[in-house]
Amino acid sequence: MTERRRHAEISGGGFAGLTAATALAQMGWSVRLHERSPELRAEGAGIVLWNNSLQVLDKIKAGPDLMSNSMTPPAYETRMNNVIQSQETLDGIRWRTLTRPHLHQTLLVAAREAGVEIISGSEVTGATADGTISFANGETAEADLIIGADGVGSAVRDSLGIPLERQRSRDGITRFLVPRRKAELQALEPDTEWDNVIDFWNLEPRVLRVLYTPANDQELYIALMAPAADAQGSRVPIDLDLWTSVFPQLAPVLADAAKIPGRYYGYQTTRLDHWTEGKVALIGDAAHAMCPALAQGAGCAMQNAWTLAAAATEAASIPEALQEWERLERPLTDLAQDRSQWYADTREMAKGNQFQGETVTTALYNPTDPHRHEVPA
Ligand code: FAD
Ligand code: 5PR
Repeated sequence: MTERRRHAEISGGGFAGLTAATALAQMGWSVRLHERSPELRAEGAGIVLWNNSLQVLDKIKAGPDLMSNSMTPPAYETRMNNVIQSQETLDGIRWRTLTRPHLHQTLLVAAREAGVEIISGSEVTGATADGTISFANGETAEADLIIGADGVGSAVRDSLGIPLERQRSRDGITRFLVPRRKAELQALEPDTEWDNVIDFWNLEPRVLRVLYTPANDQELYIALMAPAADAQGSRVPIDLDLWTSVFPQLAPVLADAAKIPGRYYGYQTTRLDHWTEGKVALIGDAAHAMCPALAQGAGCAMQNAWTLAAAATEAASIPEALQEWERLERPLTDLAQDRSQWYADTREMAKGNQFQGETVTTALYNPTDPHRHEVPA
């Protein structure tokens, strides 16, 4: 091959940016990734990944590292006012629970091994459709492909002036990583399977919810949900007396959470008129921030990162390939976004038995299957 190696510039070193960077580098591109923060590290606590992102992690050779420190709980249990509504074993659905720092580290190692040039402390200010990226330090660079993976406040997106609709939901959540304390929990409630994910909902007399998610042998991810209008419920650090009075069986892990400053995040959804413009594409929260109900924010980010890399690599014309990529791939993300917002707005997850039909369509998708868009004969 006498052809020049194609070059990509990426804004953002979160799950979306790192996945796209790794995939492109493995597909033969030279890749430079810019992260605004002085260090590359993951914010937040735990995460659930489904088949769609696990297929991508396998494909970029990050699967074994990921599996080494994650788990598949025996069931996803839903309780309302402490009455079990369902215990879904999710048979035939591939899923893992893990911590966000572990996922981020796994992706960082994969990106470095693939030869991605990572520049931290580098703030992107914008991009143009013809392939120029600009930086806060006044420099600019040219690329065959520019990716805006710079999160919900994306500078790349805003610099292109892409019309955006933002919807905020009434509820929000504070997330923690705490020690498992399985023996202590077992002593409080011996009949409970404390390796399950347990979604403890209380709607009456007051809307409060704890999503209990074991992330590995040592670490537990707990997310505490309350309406934004409930000042006491959404307070950080958490009001230990309030939460313990509603969820007494979680007292030991709530006490740990109360020692962490925490941050309350209101649920929001952003929908863009289009995800690509010329040589620029947006992925992850920059393109499609969603409510966490279906745990597909990071999954869709990684799925779209991989399919974008594959589409751009095969492309004769990058701008046309990006438009076609959005046409083919966007519906699966729109579906996850719509369903997640619906669950967040209606609180219907409290009824249990949710992992069926359209709720799991995106989770089951295999973005690395080259035949995935073929219409069966
Ligand atoms: P982000 O993770 O937001 O990454 C964007 C990156 O770009 C950041 O590193 C940021 O510093 C960088 N950046 C921003 N602007 C610039 C710029 N101008 N130049 C260069 N770099 C820039 N989902 C779950 O399922 N479970 C959770 O526990 C959970 N916790 C979350 C906690 C936080 C704080 C946030 C923001 C989201 C959380 N989500 C969670 C949602 C889910 O993780 C996101 O959908 C997913 O992380 C999106 O990944 P991303 O790479 O698109 O964006
Ligand atoms: N699922 C997961 C999650 O982290 C949250 C929700 C559902 C894995 C909260 O962050 O419904 O809020 C939710």
